[in-house]
Amino acid sequence: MEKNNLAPAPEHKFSFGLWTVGNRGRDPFGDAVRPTMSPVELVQLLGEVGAWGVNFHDNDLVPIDAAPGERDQIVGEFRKACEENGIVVPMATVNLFFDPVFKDGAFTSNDPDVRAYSLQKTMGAMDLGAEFGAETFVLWGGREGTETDACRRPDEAVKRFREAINYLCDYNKAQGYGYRFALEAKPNEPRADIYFPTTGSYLAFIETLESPEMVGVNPEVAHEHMPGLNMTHAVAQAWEMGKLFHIDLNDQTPGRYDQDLRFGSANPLAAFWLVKFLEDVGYSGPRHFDAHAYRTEDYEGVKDFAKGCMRTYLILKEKAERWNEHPQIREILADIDSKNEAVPMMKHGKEAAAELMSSPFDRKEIAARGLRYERLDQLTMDILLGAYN
Ligand code: GLT
Ligand code: MN
Ligand code: MN
Repeated sequence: MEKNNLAPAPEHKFSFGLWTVGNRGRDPFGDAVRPTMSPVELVQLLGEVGAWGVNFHDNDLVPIDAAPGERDQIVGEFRKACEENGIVVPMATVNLFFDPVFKDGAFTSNDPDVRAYSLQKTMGAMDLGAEFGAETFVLWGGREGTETDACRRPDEAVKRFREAINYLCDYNKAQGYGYRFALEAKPNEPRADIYFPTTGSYLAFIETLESPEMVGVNPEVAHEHMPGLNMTHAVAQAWEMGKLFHIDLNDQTPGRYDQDLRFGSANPLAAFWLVKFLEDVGYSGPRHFDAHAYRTEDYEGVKDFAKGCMRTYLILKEKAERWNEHPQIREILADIDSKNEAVPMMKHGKEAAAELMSSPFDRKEIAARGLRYERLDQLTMDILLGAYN
């Protein structure tokens, strides 16, 4: 029997990029397998599957060489489609990777004309997103990297990137857009090595900006899993710093090309911990699925893919609630907590340090204590695999 709480609703804030459901299955070895769908048709598809939001790069909506009149017509039609399908635009972004002009990067390119053009293009994309009320502006620097480090010193790239973000923050202020920028890291692909390869790199960089409060991160599951990192840990660090401005949900097997698989389809256990974290801490931003359907699919399959992303999220959300209520899990967690309470808060100062220095610790007895994590993990597996209902 279908459970009602597995149906997507606006309060879940499920969003998709035009480039995700509109992905035509092209890869470096094979051509498109699905026909092009217009932005209006894609919004209709999103309305049909029950999504809440749609995101776009400037050129997902308006072709790079569109004339001003054409732009206005496209914007008008798209706005109408969003209204008719009850779809909002929570996030916008800019494509600084597809056009050949970005072959050596955008904000970090050695060519000052490319750097200036990249700023101009980004400002245009910000104007476009603002017309639709987007609150978050994602920046993924896919081409900001190298094949050979002979071309520039990497610290120069960092400086150029900082200059660009400071400039865009000023533009944001001057225009009164109120955007929050979300920087998205990826270690490699399409460049051999991309600067700021992890979410952690961006978190450190943000503190060096002129307006750090305006800038956060957009971690993506696939981009953390590619080098074998733990997405939930990256997300948790960003959250703890007040920097989780957006999130890209999908899936990925470590060590492979950027697969952008349906959320939870490669590593449901990792997806479970991620959903549990987002729900436990009360993350209230969009749940953006930055993924695409297998190349084997037609547009019915694309709908299956989109529904699957949302359904898996809701299944895992429900499992997380069960986990939090599970009597044996609660008992083990209470035990861990009670031990914490027994330890006096670490005090600073000379006297406190002297007291700590003279405290007796029975190292061997402490090391011999069993922690019951095997049990905790198996209880988790019972819930995930459906042995506990
Ligand atoms: C591209 C990339 C994604 C980014 C998008 C935003 S574009 O599809 O692979 O991870 O989030 O620029
Ligand atoms: Mn992404
Ligand atoms: Mn990706």
